[in-house]
Amino acid sequence: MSKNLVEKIFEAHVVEGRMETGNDVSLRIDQTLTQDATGTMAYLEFEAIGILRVRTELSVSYVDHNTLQTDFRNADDHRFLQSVASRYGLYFSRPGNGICHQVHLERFARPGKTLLGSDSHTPTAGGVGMVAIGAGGLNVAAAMAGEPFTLKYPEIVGVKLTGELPEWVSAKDIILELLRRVDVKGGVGKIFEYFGPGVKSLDVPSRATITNMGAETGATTSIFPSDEITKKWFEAQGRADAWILLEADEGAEYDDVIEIDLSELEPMIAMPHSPGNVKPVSEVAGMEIQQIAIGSCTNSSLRDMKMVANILKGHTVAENLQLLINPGSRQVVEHLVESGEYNYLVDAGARILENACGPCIGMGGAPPSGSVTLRTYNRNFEGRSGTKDAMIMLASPEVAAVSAIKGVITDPREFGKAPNIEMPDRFVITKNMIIPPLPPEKAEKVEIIRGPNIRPLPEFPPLPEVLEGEVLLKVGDNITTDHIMPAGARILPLRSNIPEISKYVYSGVDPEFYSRAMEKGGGFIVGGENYGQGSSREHAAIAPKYLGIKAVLAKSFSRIHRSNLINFGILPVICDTEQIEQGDFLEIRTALRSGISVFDRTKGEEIPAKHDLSEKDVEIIEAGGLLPYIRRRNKA
Ligand code: MIC
Ligand code: SF4
Repeated sequence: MSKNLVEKIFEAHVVEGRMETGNDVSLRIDQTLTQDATGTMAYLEFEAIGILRVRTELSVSYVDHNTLQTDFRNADDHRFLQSVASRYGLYFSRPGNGICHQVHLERFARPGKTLLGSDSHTPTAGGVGMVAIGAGGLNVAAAMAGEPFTLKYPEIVGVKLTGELPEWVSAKDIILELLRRVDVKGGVGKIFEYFGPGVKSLDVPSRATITNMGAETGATTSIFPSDEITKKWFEAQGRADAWILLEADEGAEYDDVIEIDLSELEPMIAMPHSPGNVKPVSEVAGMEIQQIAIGSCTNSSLRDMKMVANILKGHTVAENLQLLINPGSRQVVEHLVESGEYNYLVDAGARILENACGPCIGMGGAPPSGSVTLRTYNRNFEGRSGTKDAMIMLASPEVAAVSAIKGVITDPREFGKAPNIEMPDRFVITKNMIIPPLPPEKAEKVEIIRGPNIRPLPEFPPLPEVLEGEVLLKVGDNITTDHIMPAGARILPLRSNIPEISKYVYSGVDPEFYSRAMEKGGGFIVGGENYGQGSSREHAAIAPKYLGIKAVLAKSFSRIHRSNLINFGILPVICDTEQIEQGDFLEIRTALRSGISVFDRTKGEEIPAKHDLSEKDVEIIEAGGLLPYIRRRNKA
């Protein structure tokens, strides 16, 4: 029988469960990645599991998020992560080497393998034919300990690309078009597998842009075939041995097919405050902007930087704005320096920042009050830039570079001929920024260095049979983990300190939330559709748990956040939340095997409710979370 690409890779990795949509399957994980903002917690969890060396084929610890070192905390975390990598057999990508997803694609991704990463944009590696999935830190810690990763077998949606992109239109416009069609929850429970003749016109960096931002649809992951184009790219990276041919069979079937004719696309832009709020650039052309930021794991490849450099060549950034650029990796920078294209950026007046996430996660580069910032990034949630009332727009590097010259949002098709970009046959390989694992005899002797900001993981008790308390907060649809647990330069350094970071839960939405939760001794949160979309940060579950949140009631949940809630023993309850109000006193009975009942004592009425927990999820919740569950099982 003909198979699609996802079926082929899953078949080679499923260790338990039938591959039927919605069914729980457990996958063997070949590779893991972490970054510093989720990594400190993930390694504390790995230590708590008690394994002496990672059991994957390859695990990498990156430092790219918390690189603004305004005091000892981030720097201490970097040292902790480096010592952990040496101790437990991981590769360590040193601060300044680049953004995890870009570097992983360049140095470690392998077609046909599985990758689990504690970052929601892990699907970037799907650009070379990997099944690459984002997950909470604890799931990644478990995978490092050799545990399979369990997920609901997704629907496989084929995205058929036909035609070729017109001049000035690029990969970002393809994924923005998909987001325009399916919005931020249209991918939940799905994998997007790209196929069709249009695939052959896209190079690897373009494919990776698409799989990266596929995360914004809520999809489990996205994947491209590994073909001759992938092969050339692997050869240029000096990793020809990592390449295999991997394509869907002729006549392969999909649960659904979406068709995109590339030749009909035009430059697109996502308007505030959602990546799904997409329009053609031509509709907003002329709008004044105060900041442009180019980079992030979506658009920081050499292809993108070359495009930007060549557009900017001989021009000056408009006086009404600042242009910030974060190249994705040291490899990218070295090429730009070698080819002389780096000078085009410098001469034009760009402020070139470190090869890191930077302004994407509010680590510096906050725009002015009430301003418009145009970014090549993947998320434009309110306040994410560090300036609460700034409007974030998302577009391609082409739109960003041309707009930087013009000072207003500009459709690049008005700018004459697009530059011709030449990619190298051979990339510069910068090995000195990646420290390989130590052999076991040396690793055993490494001492782990902990700064005072690294606090032990709190212990949480098992779930009782009756949960009682007040609804502490009621929020609407599409709540992001940035709402629940904001990031940015002030809060990110607290990622390894749960008691401290808990003070900021929902701080941008309701500054009283923390004190109310403390005063009432915990309670419940009520949401709408797609609760917890966005990042993989498990702090959006651990910190509420620390404040005594027992259950979240919502119409639907995003995949990663739902499993983070379960991992930390918070019950995700599915119900129509319209009638429930903030302040209502609820009583939830948790005989999970026979169902669930929710009683609103304030209103004196029963609320029809259910859960969609698998048998394993129920066991995890009953144990008090994934960590006690694994510990208990390892003892048995
Ligand atoms: C993000 O883009 O929101 C992050 C920061 O990369 C997160 C991870 C985190 O919060 O540390 C993600 O996407 O998972
Ligand atoms: Fe970093 Fe931004 Fe990518 Fe998240 S989305 S990994 S913060 S560059």
